[in-house]
Amino acid sequence: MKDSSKWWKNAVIYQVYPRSFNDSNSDGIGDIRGIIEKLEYLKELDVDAIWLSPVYTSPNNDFGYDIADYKNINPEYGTIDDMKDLIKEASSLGIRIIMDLVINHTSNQHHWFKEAVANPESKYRNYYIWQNGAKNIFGKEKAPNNWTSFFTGPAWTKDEKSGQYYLHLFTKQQPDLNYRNPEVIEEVKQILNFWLDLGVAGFRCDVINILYKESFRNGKRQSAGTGREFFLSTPGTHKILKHLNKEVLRPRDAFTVGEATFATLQHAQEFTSGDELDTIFGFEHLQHGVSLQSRSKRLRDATIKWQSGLDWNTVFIENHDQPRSVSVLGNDKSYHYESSTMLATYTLTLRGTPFIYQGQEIGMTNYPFSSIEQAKDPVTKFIYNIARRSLLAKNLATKMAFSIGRDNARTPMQWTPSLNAGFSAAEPWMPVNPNHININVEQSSKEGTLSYYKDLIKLRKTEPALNSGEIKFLESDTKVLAFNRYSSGEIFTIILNMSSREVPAPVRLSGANIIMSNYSKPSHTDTLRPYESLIIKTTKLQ
Ligand code: TEU
Ligand code: CA
Repeated sequence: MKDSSKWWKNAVIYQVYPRSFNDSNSDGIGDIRGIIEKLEYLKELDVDAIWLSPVYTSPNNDFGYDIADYKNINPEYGTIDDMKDLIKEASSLGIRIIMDLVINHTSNQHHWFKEAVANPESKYRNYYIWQNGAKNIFGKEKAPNNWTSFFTGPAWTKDEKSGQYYLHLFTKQQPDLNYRNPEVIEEVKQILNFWLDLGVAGFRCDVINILYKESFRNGKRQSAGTGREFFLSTPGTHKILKHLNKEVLRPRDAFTVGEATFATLQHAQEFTSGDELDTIFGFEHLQHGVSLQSRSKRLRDATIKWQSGLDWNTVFIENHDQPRSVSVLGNDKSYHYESSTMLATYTLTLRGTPFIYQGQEIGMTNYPFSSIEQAKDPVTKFIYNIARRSLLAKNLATKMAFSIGRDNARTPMQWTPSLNAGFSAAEPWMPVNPNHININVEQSSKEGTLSYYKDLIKLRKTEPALNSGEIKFLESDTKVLAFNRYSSGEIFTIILNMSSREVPAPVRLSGANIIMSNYSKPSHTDTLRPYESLIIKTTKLQ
C-alpha cells in the first residue's frame, strides 16, 4: 500500500453536521458557505479532515440520510459549485473532505424509487426489495415477514398500486436498495467515482454492514431490528465491499470509515482485515440500547476490549446520533470543564483515528427539551408516540423520547455568547441552547475546553508515541482508565478518572513528570480528583 493512503493514521477528523454548523445567508439553516467561513477555525484547531454529514438533495425525512440525488446538493445548503469551492478551499488549508455515503437506502423521492412505483415494469423496480404479503392464520394479508425497522414499527410498507411490499430498515421514506442486483452496485461505483473526481478524500459509509440481506425469513424478536441475523455483516456484504474496494476505493486511494451498527469486535476485524474498509465505527462503548451497566463502566470495558482486539481503531464518543458526551459520560453541571477535558483526553490519546463532533470541543451539552413540539428527529417522534400509546404520561414520554432520539446532538453550534450563538442572524431551525451565554467558541478558546483541545491536538502531533505508539492498559480502579502509549525511548502514561469521585491513582503521582493536566494545581497526594486526567511522560534510558 502506498504511504499516502495512510494519511488518516496521522489525522484528527472533525465531523460537521451542516444543518447546524454555520448559516451564511440568514435563513436559519447551516450551509456550505457557512462551513467555508469556518475553515480557518478548523485549521486553527488543527484538524486534518472534515467528515461532512449528507449535503445531497433530500426531502429531509431523516435530514439528508434519505438521499434523492447522489450527485447534487440540497439547495438549502448551496450548489455543486459551493461544494467545489469547499473542497478547494479546504484543500488549500490542508484539510480533506470525507463524504457521507448513504447507500443502504435512498429517499422515496429518488427518481429510481419513483419510477419503481410508477412503473413496475421499469428496470428500477429491481433496484429495491419487493415481496408479496404473507397470510395470517385467518387468511388475512400481513407483511412478508416480522422484520422491524431500527426506528421502530414494521420494516415493510405496502405499495397499494402493485399490492407488493417494499423493505425499509429505517423510516418508510427510506426504501432499502437491492444488492442482489448488480446494476445497483454499478450505480454505487459511479457515485463513488463522481465524488472522487471532485476531489474528496474518502467516505464515511452509513450502516455499511447491513447492505446484503441473506434471506427474508422471520427473525428472532429484538428490541431494534428484528431480522438482524439475516442482514448484519453477512457474507454477501463482505463480497460487495471487497468488490468496491478492488474496483474503486483502493485504486483511487480513498479512505473509508464504515459505520457498523451492532457490530461485534469480530465483525470489525473482518471488515478491516485488508481488502474491505480502512476503519470501523463500532458502538459497543456507547451503550447502544438499554443496559443496567453504568455508561462509564461500559465505555471503559468496551474501550479496553476494542483497543486490545483491533490494530487500529476509530476513537469517538459523539456524533450526530448520540447525546452530548459531557452530559451523559461526564457531569455538565458541577464538573463541566473537568469532565469535558477528560473526554477530550480519551478521544485524543487512545490508539486510532480520533473523530471530534462539532461542539464537542467546547463541551456543548444536551438541550433542556420540555415539549415534544421541539422535536425534529423522526426517531424522537416515533418513540414519543409509542410511549404515549403505552399510556406513559406526557412528561415521561417526552423525557424518554428525547433521551433516545437524536435532537440533543443537532442544536446549533455555539460560536458566541450573543444572539443565536452567532450561528445565524435569523431564527435557527432548532433552538439554541440557552447555555451558549457561557459555553461558546469565543469563551472556550481562552482558558476553556477548546484551548485544552488545541493544546492536546498539538501534543499528539508532536509526540509520535501518542499517535502511532503501541498501547498497554494498566491495572486500575474500575472508575479509572489508565494506559501507556510508547514507542522507542518514550513512554506516556495517560490516566483518566471517569467519575465525580475521588479515587486512587494507579501510579505514583508525586515526582511524576506530568506534562498535561485538567487541574491547574498538581495533586499532592496519589488520589485523583473528580474527572482528573493526566498525561505523564517518561523517557526510558537507552
Ligand atoms: O445510523 C444508523 C444507526 O445505527 C442508528 O439507527 C443508530 O442506531 C441510532 O441513530 C442511535 O440512536 C445511521 C445514521 O448515522 C443516522 O443518522 C441515520 O438516521 C441512519 O443511519 C439511517 O441512514
Ligand atoms: Ca443558510
